[in-house]
Amino acid sequence: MIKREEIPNGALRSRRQFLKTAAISAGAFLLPPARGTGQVQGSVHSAPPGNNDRAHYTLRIGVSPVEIGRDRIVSISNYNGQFPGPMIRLKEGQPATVDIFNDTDIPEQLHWHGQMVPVDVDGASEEGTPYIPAHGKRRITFTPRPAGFRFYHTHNRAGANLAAGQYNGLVGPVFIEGKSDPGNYDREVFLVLKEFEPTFSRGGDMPQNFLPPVTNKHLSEQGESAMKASLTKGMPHGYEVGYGSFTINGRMLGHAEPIRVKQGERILFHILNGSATEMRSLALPGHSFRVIALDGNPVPNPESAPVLWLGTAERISAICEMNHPGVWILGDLDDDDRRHGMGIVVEYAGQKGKGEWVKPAPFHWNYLRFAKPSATGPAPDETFDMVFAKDNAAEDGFNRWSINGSSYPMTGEIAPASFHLKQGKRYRIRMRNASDDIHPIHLHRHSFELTKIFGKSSAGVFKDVVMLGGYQEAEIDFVADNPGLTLFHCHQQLHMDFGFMSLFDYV
Ligand SMILES: [Cu+2]
Repeated sequence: MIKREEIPNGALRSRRQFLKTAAISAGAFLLPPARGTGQVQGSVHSAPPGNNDRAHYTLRIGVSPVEIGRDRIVSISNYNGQFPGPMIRLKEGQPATVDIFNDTDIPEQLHWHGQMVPVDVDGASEEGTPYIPAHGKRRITFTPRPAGFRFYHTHNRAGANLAAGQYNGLVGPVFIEGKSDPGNYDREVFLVLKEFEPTFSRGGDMPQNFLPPVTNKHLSEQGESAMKASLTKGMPHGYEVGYGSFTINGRMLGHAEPIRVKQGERILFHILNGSATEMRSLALPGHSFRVIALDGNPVPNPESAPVLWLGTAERISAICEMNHPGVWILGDLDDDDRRHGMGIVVEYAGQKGKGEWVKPAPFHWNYLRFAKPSATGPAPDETFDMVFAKDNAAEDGFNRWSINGSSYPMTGEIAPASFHLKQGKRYRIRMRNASDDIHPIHLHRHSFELTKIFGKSSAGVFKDVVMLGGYQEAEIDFVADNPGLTLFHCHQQLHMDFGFMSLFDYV
């Protein structure tokens, strides 16, 4: 059984509706093709299941056509026949039961990204989570935590198969309601950014000039000389992934109902980068965003930014005051990606038009903007040093990735843990990127605190993914407070699938 709350006016949800449960019982709905609406369909988790044996949520993994624009239909794996997957609303600390059916021929993993759940629930085979068998079912029960904007997604590796892993539509939002809701806003809008129709190319680097240009000379010499040696041997550039279509809430720009707003409204956007591989940006001409949470965790210093940047799997919660009437495109800064769909129209009441785009002034995206000013966190009990490196095109034309010289096996076997934790201790990971690629680094089942980035100390920003730019260094701290195998990896699917993973265990 699925409890769903329909949101008739798009992804817009009034605060009064926020806690109101309008549960409509609906079975598994597989309507080919699912019509995207540019909206995130929401649900509210009310009470734990009684003895009637029904789950709070049911997710069905299957393959079906999804309409991302007029006459633009992609056939993808998805949850419940729709993209994005249904919004799952939970209450912090209140146990939830979810039934997951797998209607495909491939065993699946569903990962509860950003939650501090046990290994049995987390959804990573490398940690030992059982698979949801092909044409089978798993029921899981867990205590949602911490409060904030989380999400769920497949944790299958794709390797060279662009129809597998997160290249398809297996992504959905999760919102965990906490005890307090301090935000000063009128309503919430959820946005899930996602690309479809992936293809391989040779090279084609992601521009990184949106990050502060603080690089390490030693790392760049190491990376450049490795690359030069590979090219001198006659190797081509390793494969990269590009996309044919770009969507927000499953609809291409111009193919969704606009976000309709009134002057003076304060809208809290919850934005998720659901991409398999891409970093994304968003701007709304004439407006700025006051960032109140990163990866669902409130920041100590909410500040305004004219542009938002999100690495793969990152989330931003930001309030935008509607004070510049018109019809605008809320869109990606990349002209090509925006023209191929990465945007949604914002329309003020009484205004008409197609939606105007104005390129914002150059702006560096810097996590430190939202940190405690000139603060440092407590000293760690132990520090792990990690160097990330690329072996160009070394794995059948794919770049092979390593952490401290070792690549996680690509053959499906489970590797032993490389790093060892004692419960209750505080650890620091000192990360050094000896490649020119940007890496959205993710730690499972724990949040980490950004303690150093762009050459500066930091405190108070807690995340589960952080972008580490080419030849850059950063330090993150975490407390070992959730025993069990814990996966650490780059969230860029191509990197993670080709070696960029490692495990922590508790000893
Ligand atoms: Cu990476």
